[in-house]
Amino acid sequence: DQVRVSRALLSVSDKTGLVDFARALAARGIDLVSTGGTHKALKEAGLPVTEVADLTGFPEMMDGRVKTLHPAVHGGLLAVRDNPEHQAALAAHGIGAIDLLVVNLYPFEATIGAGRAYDDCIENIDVGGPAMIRAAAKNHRDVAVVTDVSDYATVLDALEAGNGALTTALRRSLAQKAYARTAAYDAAIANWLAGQLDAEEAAPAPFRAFGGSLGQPLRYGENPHQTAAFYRAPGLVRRGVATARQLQGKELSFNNFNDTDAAYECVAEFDPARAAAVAIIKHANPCGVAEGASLREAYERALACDPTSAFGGIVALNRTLDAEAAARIVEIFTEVIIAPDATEEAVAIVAAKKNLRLLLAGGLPDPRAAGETVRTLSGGLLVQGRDSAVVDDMALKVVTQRQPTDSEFADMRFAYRVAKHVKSNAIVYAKDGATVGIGAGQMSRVDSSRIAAWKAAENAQRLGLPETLAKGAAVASDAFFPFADGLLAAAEAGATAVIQPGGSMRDAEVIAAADAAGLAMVFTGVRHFRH
Ligand code: 93A
Repeated sequence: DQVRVSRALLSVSDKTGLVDFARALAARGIDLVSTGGTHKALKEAGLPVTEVADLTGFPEMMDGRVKTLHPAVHGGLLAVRDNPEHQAALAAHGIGAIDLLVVNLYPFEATIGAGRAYDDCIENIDVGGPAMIRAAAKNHRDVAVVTDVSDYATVLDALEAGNGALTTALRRSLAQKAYARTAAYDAAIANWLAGQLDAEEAAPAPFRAFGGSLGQPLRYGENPHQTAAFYRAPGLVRRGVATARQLQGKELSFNNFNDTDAAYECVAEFDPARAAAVAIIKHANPCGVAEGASLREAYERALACDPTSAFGGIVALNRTLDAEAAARIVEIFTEVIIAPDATEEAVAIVAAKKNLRLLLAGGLPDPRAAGETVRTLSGGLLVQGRDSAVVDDMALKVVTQRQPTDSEFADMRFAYRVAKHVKSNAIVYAKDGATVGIGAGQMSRVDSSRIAAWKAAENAQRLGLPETLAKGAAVASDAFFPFADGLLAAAEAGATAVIQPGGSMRDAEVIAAADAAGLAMVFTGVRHFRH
């Protein structure tokens, strides 16, 4: 699978490192071909190099708009080496194969960044460069493509190691990088052009290229004065709201998309083989999550955590929606139901509520799967690997004198699973596989602790119970307690077991406070911030 490099085509706008790289290629006996400016630079450095015009038999024309757009170039890049027909075509037309393509594009991004005139920006849209890059990358079985100056050294090292040949692994990773480059280049052009459009020319939804394809224009964004659209991330397939089938109900709104995603990702943490589970979400935060013997029971228990907030919420289920559960869910105003599937009876019950959206995702997403999350900043994108950490995989360390009981352990795991899906600072009380108090999105951990405890007390009062629901509950914190105060608030509220990442400078102080209060505490070593 090694490809020996005999001929290289170099066509670069950014000539950084070019001469040294080309000299090293020539020293390996590799023939060099290049376009006008690149050819001139190599010639001046005294390197043997052929001009592309000599290959094509055409001069570069139209201010360089047409220089490499010719079968002599593209045939050389696209011919499959072990395809006799392709080889015969090369021979018949006197075309030589190209094994290595080195291109960096007209500096379109820099040109628009410098605020240059419209025509100048247009002239800096590279056409031939991306065409060659895409051709070479498609044919990466036989051709290596270099689109980044910083890869010159890697390629030279690889040629040295491979005795003049490059490996499949390297060609493939260079091809991937090449397509990422042309995709980003086209996105820059599309976004710049979007900014140049007059209001009447512009599409109603923001047709900006986020490297995805427009899935659905939305009526408005988080608020009615904001434009919005849903984009499908190409090639990134994860079961959930983006791939689900909508059986009925109004079109999803921007907030519905966001909340439904949060709901389904949360409920997917609960293995359907172990128990039925339901998550109810409001403003992207869980207001109740529970397991049960049936979906109906799980729903009732999730609802009991915060029935007021659940009004107008999103309900996500980890098993096929059945009639019993559907009948109970439709009693309360709900925006969206999402489940892997639904029985015919359940579908008929939901159908009575015209506006209620029912989404069937066909299965649950894997909480452990790799993937990225992306958000925009002013002028940038912030990308990270998704939080694929699952409490079952964590090495839980008991740090207190008292060992947790089995049921405390179960509730701690449950609470930690939920805490992962609560905006920071997150404090979650759970008992017998149901949340009983959730504190979300506070700037201070102790405030989240107080809110969660207050919710648990209020819930008990509403149910006419003599004691707070936090009594005997496990409490999870998405990040370490920086001081003992948050932990003491939980103990005071009645929690008996605590699960948290640990790792504070004051861990010793916090552990001592837990021991003094007779708590059992576990460190996970893994933080679950969610912002
Ligand atoms: O105007 S183009 O789109 N037409 C072409 O046929 C073409 N072929 C290569 N621009 C084209 N290129 C670009 O020219 C390359 O992508 C590279 O950025 C640049 C190198 O030109 P030179 O070698 O003349 O400096």
